[in-house]
Amino acid sequence: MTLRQEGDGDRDNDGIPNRLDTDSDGDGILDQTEGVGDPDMDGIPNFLDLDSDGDGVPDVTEHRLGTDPYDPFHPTPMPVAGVAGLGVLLILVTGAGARKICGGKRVL
Ligand SMILES: [Ca+2]
Ligand SMILES: [Ca+2]
Ligand SMILES: [Ca+2]
Ligand SMILES: [Ca+2]
Repeated sequence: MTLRQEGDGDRDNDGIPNRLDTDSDGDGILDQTEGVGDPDMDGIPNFLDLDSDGDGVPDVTEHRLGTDPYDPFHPTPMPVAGVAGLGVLLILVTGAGARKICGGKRVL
């Protein structure tokens, strides 16, 4: 990536122009790692794009979840799956004697 490509803009408004900023979009992932690709073809290169693959999940979240933030064909499991999983867990817990878990109080 060249300085010319990074330009004088300040995407994250931290007072450091993109060409001097090691993390131009301020998402915690270095410009060098993000690169200038544009997998979601929105005209914003990855190092300035907070959601590089355009799947609705921010790069930093994908980074944390271990999915590929630059691959639109590698969708991130949405929190809905986690909520559904929690629901199943609650059903299992309540079905297996919630009274014990709640210290003997009647909850059902
Ligand atoms: Ca900046
Ligand atoms: Ca970044
Ligand atoms: Ca983009
Ligand atoms: Ca994404």
